[in-house]
Amino acid sequence: MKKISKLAIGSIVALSAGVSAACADKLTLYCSAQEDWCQLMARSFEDATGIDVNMTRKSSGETFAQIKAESANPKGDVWWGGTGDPHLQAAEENLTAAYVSPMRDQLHDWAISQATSAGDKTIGIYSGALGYGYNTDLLAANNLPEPSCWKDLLKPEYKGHVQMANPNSSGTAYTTLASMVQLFGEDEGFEFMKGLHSNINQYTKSGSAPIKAAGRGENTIGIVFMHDAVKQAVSGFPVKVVAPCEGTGYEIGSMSIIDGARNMDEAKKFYDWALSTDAQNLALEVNAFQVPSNKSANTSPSAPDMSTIALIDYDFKTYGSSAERKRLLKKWDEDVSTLPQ
Ligand code: S7P
Repeated sequence: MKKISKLAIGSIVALSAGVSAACADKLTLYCSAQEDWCQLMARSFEDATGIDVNMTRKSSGETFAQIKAESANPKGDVWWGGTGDPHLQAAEENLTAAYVSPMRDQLHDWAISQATSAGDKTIGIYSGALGYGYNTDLLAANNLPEPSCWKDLLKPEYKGHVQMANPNSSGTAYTTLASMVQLFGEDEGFEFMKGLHSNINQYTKSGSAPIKAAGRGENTIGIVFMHDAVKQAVSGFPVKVVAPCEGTGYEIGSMSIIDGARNMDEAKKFYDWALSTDAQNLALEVNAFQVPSNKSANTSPSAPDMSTIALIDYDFKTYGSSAERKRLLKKWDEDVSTLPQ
């Protein structure tokens, strides 16, 4: 009898160990910031909680499209990082779930207003201004003038020297398109995009790729978030960062929980942790120079000083709406991308 019960207990212990291994706490993270930052966030959350993280990095527009395609059978739990507009569109299309974190009162107002405008289905995690950067060596080698305004980029001498991402896949490039429309008005903004098209050497998939290429000496001017250009300069590449003279748009990088997340408890744990000072301070370890949304988190002295940049009053509600984002992308596809270069 004793033997049997020992055997039975042994089997139960073995069985429950197997079951708990199979059900180990886990989280599927979709990440739209830089790869090194995404990796650091995933590994640090694992270390802090013991929850296994399966992380995939894709650009903002691509991640939005993936979450939408998977909506009947969601595979992701949290979408962390990437520009706010597609997060707002996801909220409007009920692809993401409402959650009010107990961490919210530690955040700047701009991060909270992102949440309140979306029925709590997203929240701001950082902000950063749009601009461009150029390779100073290549500019000099090609006898090109130093650009300082958006409209400088239309000059014929820059033909083949400018790179930006495709606004369908990239949040950075959609921010560029929406910023030009807000800065110059719709007609003039699209004329600007058409003129720029003549000088573009390549539309990349990822928003930061143009400045990485400039850093490597494979491209002259990259239209990117200024913090992504600073990262290249701080890494020792000959990159100069420009805050365009006419003023510029900006992003509220965001985070959302995916509606129907399979690991909802873990998703909320990640969400709360990602809003903490410690988690936001990780940015500095990978030279991510955005302004953090937690008021106590550190902003690097190398970060672009948002208070000295002429920022437009970016209308996130309008340009993050499903109808407007679809309309602008369709118009760019039809009226700009098809033009001969
Ligand atoms: O982490 C840097 C950063 O520029 O990447 C995000 C960006 O949206 C991701 O790349 P895509 O442009 O390809 O979508 C920004 O939110 C962030 O500041």
